[in-house]
Amino acid sequence: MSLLSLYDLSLVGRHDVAALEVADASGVSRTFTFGDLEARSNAWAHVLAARGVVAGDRLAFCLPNRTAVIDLWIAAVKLAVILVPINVLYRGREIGHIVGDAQPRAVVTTADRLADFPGVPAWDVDLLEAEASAAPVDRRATRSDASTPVALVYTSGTTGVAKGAVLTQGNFAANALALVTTWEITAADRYLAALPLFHVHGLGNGVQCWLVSGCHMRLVERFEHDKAVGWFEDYAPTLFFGVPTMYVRLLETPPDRAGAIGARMRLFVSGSAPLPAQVLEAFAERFGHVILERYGMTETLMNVSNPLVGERRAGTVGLPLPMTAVRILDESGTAVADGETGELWVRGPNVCDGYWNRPDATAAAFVEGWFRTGDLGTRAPDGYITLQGRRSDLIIAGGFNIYPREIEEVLTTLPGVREAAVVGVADPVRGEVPVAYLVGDGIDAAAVEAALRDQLASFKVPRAFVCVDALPRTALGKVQKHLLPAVDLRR
Ligand code: MLC
Ligand code: AMP
Repeated sequence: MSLLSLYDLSLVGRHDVAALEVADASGVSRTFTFGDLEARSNAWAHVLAARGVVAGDRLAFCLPNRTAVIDLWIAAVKLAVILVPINVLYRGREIGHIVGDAQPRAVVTTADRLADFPGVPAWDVDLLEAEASAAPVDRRATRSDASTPVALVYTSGTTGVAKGAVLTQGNFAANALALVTTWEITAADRYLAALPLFHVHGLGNGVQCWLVSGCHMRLVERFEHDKAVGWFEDYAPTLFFGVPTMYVRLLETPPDRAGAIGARMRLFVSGSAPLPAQVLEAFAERFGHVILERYGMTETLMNVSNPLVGERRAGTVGLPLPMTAVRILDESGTAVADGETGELWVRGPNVCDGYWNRPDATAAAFVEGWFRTGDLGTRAPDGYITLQGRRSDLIIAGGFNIYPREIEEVLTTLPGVREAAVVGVADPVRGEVPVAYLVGDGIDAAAVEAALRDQLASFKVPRAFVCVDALPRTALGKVQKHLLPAVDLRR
């Protein structure tokens, strides 16, 4: 099934129904029906085709949340183009890798970022929008089906080099159908979209559930914790998807206002990072809702979810979603007993085809049709799955992934730094934050931090730099990160 045939339930079937509300930077709100979105995406498809974009081309975007991302997505589905989302916080090194690997036809971005994409045409989104406003609105569609790739989403591997997961229309369709069914999302819902559209949580869950269910969506440029309460009060959503950091921020809401928001809400969903049990409990007390936690990955979209009806068990991610099978295996590939820890392997129509240009990484990740997630977990006798950590030392800060190795590699290129080790340290708001341990001579921490800010997304810049005489190592030379001295981050 092509995504477009699913979208047509809304784009065509709900033509005159209000679909989307977006506030621009000046706070002026614009509204669109599904019919408007059908016409706008047709116009975008004409504009992109006129600029030479053809089926199978990669087209990158580096944009804050705005209507153009929606237009671009639906137009890409219509043209069978492969979109490559780029995190707006990424800097030269990260961008260079993605652009070099994906070889996009162009990058669509804002005027202030045009110079950040050397070696590839950078297209000004405002210019494209102006062209689209004068373009024909008849549908221009290329044949596509479930196997047609629609997105190349980069995710850092254990090696520290980001790999592009090739996600098909079928992956997004299966994921949306599983979520809409499990979470009973209907056209009556009002979804407040504050997650960035450059990751699968916002794009794969948020946008797809909206288009497939035909509900109403309010899109904000980005989550801003000092404005979030006002959005809830003003828009009166029934549905919200967030990362744990957002829920920690929302706990600052005064009880009376939180209670009133909760009374109008139907469902809060959390994912992308572990939701601490005490946050779930404090949130339930304040908002009157038990947050529904689920588990997914860029490569697989969503795999496991707590139930809508039934027990949402704190600290667990629930049960496998419809169509997704989960096995928990030990190192030798044997299923572990209930309660024993093993690696989660998943299989289903939600799982990506593999990695772009990386047959080696694809072969390592897939075994007989099963995808090895690298996440460790246990299953209770009643089927509930609890994540217990990861095989790799991935750090998740505010829902953004950080691979220590990538930061360590940059650190050791800097003057005076001979060795570096980066670890995740618990943080009450962001979940974890990176801290760097450095060995070297005459290290200037401020200069090191400035150099990193220049090369890496801000969330990857360590919160502290600790100079040590040597890194603790095993006899085989492997750094024993757990033996590094503790650091106090209280400010
Ligand atoms: C954060 N920042 C942004 C930004 N998000 N800047 C521009 N656009 C965005 N969308 C920057 C801020 O400018 C600031 O930079 C720093 O990040 C911290 O921001 P903050 O305002 O203090 O935010 P905070 O309240 O801490 O909340 C951060 C957050 C953000 C929750 C809004 O971390 C976020 O959007 N996380 C979502 C990540 C996500 O979607 N992950 C899903 C991956 S998919 P500076 O320079 O001051 O530090 C996946 C699969 C799955 O994992 O299962 O879902
Ligand atoms: P990404 O590569 O950005 O898609 O991040 C995927 C990773 O986020 C998974 O492999 C998990 O380690 C983690 N993750 C996602 N959801 C949860 C959750 N509910 N609890 C704990 N970790 C999660």
